[in-house]
Amino acid sequence: PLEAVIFDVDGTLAETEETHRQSLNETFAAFGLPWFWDQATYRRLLRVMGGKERLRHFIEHDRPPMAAQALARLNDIHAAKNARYAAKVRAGAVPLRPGVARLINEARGAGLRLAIATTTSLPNVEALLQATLGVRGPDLFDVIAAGDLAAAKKPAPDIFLLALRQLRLAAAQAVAIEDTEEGLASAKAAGLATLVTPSFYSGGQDVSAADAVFDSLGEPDAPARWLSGRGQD
Ligand code: XBP
Repeated sequence: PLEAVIFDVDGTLAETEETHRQSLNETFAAFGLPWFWDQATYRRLLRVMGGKERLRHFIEHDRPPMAAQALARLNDIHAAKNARYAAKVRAGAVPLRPGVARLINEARGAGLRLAIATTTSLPNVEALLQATLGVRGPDLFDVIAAGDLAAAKKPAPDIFLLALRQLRLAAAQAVAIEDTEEGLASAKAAGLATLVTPSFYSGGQDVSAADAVFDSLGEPDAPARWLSGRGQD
């Protein structure tokens, strides 16, 4: 039977990526880097999962001005971006997507455990959960598998496998909720049935491998019905 729901964070729980992008552009300016990631650039770069990995890809493949200096300061740039991002999130810049809070409550009410499997850094996840679900928001989740805990980022299955291990569950006992093709591939490679709800930046990606696709978790009762249906498998 179904025992747990494993959520992705960025794009799934909340439309966080515009705030990441703004924080990045502010950080580039603060570091004196003549770079600006517009939405089209960010959409392309988002296919590389992980903030540090994405920056490295940009520096190595796009070869922007001052690439060499930036590569040496990659960790500092990423940390500064995350500090700006977390401050914005703590100030309430990013609400949960429609239906997320209700699904969390309904799943817990139905006795399911909740977990997170994300490429993003742990402090970013905690800031989002506290700002949107209250100071004890992170406690709603039994397991938070985040960031560099898994060496290989999505689309590798590692972060979902880590979440399953920490939940002490087999893949058949849990489901994943994702928004991107890479996240879907990661969850499926871990053996998880996966619901996909495309986000602002992931719209148009091929998510045909999903077990279900909903425009929004707020669609009348659909995600909750899908979850309770799986519980009867
Ligand atoms: C999304 C990501 C992250 C965020 C930025 O992860 O790839 O890199 O864009 O966060 P997910 P960091 O969909 O798995 O939540 O800069 O902290 O990586």
